[in-house]
Amino acid sequence: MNAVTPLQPNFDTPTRLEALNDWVARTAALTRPDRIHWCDGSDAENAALLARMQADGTLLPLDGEAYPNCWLHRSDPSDVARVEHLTFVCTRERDDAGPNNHWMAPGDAHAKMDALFDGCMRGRTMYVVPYCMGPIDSPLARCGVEITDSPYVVANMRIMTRMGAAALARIEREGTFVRGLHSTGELDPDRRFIMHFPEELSIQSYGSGYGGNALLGKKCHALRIASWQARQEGWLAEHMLIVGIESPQGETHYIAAAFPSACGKTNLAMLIPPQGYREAGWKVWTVGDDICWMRPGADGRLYAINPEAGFFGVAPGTSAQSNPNALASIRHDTIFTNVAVTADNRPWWEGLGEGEPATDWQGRPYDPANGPAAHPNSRFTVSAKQCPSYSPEAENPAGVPISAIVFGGRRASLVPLVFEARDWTHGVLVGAVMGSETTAAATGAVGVMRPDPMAMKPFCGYHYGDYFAHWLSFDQPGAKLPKVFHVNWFRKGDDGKFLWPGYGENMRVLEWILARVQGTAAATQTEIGALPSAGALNLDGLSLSAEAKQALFAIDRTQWAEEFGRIGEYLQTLGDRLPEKLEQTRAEIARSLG
Ligand code: OXD
Ligand code: MN
Repeated sequence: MNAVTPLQPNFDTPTRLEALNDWVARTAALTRPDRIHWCDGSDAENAALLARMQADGTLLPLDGEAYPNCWLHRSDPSDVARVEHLTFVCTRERDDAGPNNHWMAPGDAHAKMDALFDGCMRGRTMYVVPYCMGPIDSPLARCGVEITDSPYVVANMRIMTRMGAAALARIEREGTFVRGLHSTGELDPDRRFIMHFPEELSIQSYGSGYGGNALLGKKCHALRIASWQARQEGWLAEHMLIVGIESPQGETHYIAAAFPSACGKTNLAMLIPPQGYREAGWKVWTVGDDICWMRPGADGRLYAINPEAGFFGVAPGTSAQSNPNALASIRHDTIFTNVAVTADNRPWWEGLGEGEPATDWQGRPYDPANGPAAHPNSRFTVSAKQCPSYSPEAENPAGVPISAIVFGGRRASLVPLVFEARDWTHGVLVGAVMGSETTAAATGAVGVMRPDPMAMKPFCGYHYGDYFAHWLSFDQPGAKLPKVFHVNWFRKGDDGKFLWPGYGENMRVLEWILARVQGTAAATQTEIGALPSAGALNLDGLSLSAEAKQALFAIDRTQWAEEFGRIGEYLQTLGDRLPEKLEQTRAEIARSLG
């Protein structure tokens, strides 16, 4: 057991940046903490924090032999996921937030939040957490400061971002930063709000300690605020993994792929190719598993960074079959949240494929009558550097060039395994009309189909119509834009089983995608896009039924015509900010489907 080293109280102002000192002083005057601690991100600071959390039960140590330096955190059972219904974008003009966001007038939101924050840190330490989203010396990176009263948030931010002294130095140099204020408050769902003020580059989050609501660098900054900034500055902030595929010839192409939450982004980012591919010399490199910031480079290509430094991955379903790289990553220095534990104090979740749960995520003796042992949205937080497939290029300040953009949802029917968009405009439409079933990553019903354009429904910080227009604006003379594809790993047969084996076998689809990028694979044009011609996508060695082979590549024109009707209705809900070009493209395809 570590000795409990108190954090050095440091009331002194360790920055010469007046704007930051003023904000910290004003926040302290409002929230009234007992202590203020400026985080430097050092090992000593982290060790002291972990020891304090162990002492007060916030973190429980796991089996130190099998899982050295690994911890279990059990959150309040009412605080286990993102709360989309309590998440607001507070722009001066209501319309700027769009129908895709909950909106509150900035004045009203500030009044509400000031009342909640008033005195809320009495008896607590206020941590000032400077962080950088992206490699510390990257021109594509952006910085922020999160003020929080949660040491669990500090420990997670240290893994998920470049946090501490180096970030503070960059903030001082640049003079600008996103301001995020967070308090766990009383963890009362009736006093819980996640507010975004894009025009002020600020975030206020109260009443939750859950990752997506409380680690403000992630969804709040790197997607909602960053998407707003990106539109103003000519770049894109997306809910996308970034993966590098190295061919046997030693050439690496990077793919950015958008999937809704809990739809396998982490698995795809860490994919291990099937044996035959490995033997032939294919390799897969993980750059990021959740967020991608990209902007045009001097050569006209899009260059991307992963703004995060760690993975906040969904535990259930992670196994030696689905994601061996993730399993290897989380064997040390990992924080597990809301997983179950075995009798020998190891983390456990449904789909792990080994061991038995003894204690469930709420700390009760496991009883199947109480539901799953691990919460369906239980998570691991781990440094990306621990991932065996982590790409050295992920630290490249210039980013990696993107050859293909892939959109994908969880669709049990209709949508084929893969198709390619005709051009950029069609690609934007393909992303804009994505639909997917809801998952446990957010509170509310699971498995409900909803429109989730570009997997950004919960994260786009402004009006979707303006967002699509922004995407279209990248189609400039001289631009060398990635090709755009759509995939669906989740199609089911009449027996309700998945038709496609998924996981490592998705490599076959990626191979076809990259061959299309290089102009070496055959495709057959259809109304909805180009599908692999017979034999062009390698199915060798897969035991797919004839029904599966047919269904995975089938286009039912009648059902697609209906789908394009529904798509039209959805796009109309975006009103007059919907770019005309997008509706025209939709209407042309709808007409061609008859
Ligand atoms: C996540 C999410 O945590 O999308 O990445 O909810
Ligand atoms: Mn996500």
